[in-house]
Amino acid sequence: MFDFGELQQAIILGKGPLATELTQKAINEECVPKDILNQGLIAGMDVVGVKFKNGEYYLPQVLLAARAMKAAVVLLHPLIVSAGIQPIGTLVLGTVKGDLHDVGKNLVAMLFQGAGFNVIDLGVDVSSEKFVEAVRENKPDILGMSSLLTTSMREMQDVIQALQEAGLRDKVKIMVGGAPITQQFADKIGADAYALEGGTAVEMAKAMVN
Ligand code: B12
Repeated sequence: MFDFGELQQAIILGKGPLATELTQKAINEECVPKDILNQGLIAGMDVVGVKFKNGEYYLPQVLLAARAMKAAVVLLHPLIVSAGIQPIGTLVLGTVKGDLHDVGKNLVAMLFQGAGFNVIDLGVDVSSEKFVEAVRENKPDILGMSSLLTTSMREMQDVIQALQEAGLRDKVKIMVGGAPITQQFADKIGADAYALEGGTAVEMAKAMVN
């Protein structure tokens, strides 16, 4: 039986090589990729978040954990993203302006790709102009915005406003997410959907494009 606790510890301690080694071991032992992600990597990162909040961890430790997670996710990517499927829809995705967090956004991108969506990832610190431009150019079914900071989450409202001004608001469904985002906030800013995590987001998106 694969020990998910060990993998969590590798993330918590920011041990990149160990995290990738254990992820490979879990893959070899035929663990379900989703379990490796949720019970190993994300569970470890949750502990890092708590330690950071409590002042037990400082930024360098958090950064090491995030790097370890990214390296391990690379191994899961091909298993979660099945190749050669006709896209069921297009998602334009980005982390809003002022925010550099991308671990969650990248997971969301990967899960959407895995579900057969064409994903256009705009990266981090994305301005409202850039979001509007990408919607105009790519005509996506869904625009996804990620924010991990209470200071950057209000950017989402600016993007929705900018889309309205550009006459594009009714051409795209807007989905928001990230640790500080709530259903209430999503309703307040006029987003179409909010999801707590990537898996639910994919299910909601599938229903939206059908
Ligand atoms: C890793 C991390 C960092 C790393 C980021 C590395 C990277 N490349 O992403 C580094 C060290 C760079 C960092 C920097 C900072 N951070 Co930081 N960071 C975190 C930490 C510990 C984990 C975030 C993470 O990766 N989680 C794991 C992923 C898988 O979860 P997730 O991002 O939430 O994503 C999931 C869902 O939210 C959802 N989701 C996410 N996006 C989207 C989008 C859509 C459309 C949908 C549907 C769903 C969805 O699905 C994902 C998968 O299921 C959090 C703590 C926490 N608990 O969130 C703090 C945290 C977010 N950081 C915080 C802070 C304060 C900062 C700094 C300001 C610190 C500083 N003083 O400089 C800087 C800001 C830099 C900037 N301008 O962005 C605070 C924010 C507080 C607040 N209320 O605003 C937090 C909450 C820590 C804390 N408790 O104080 N950080």
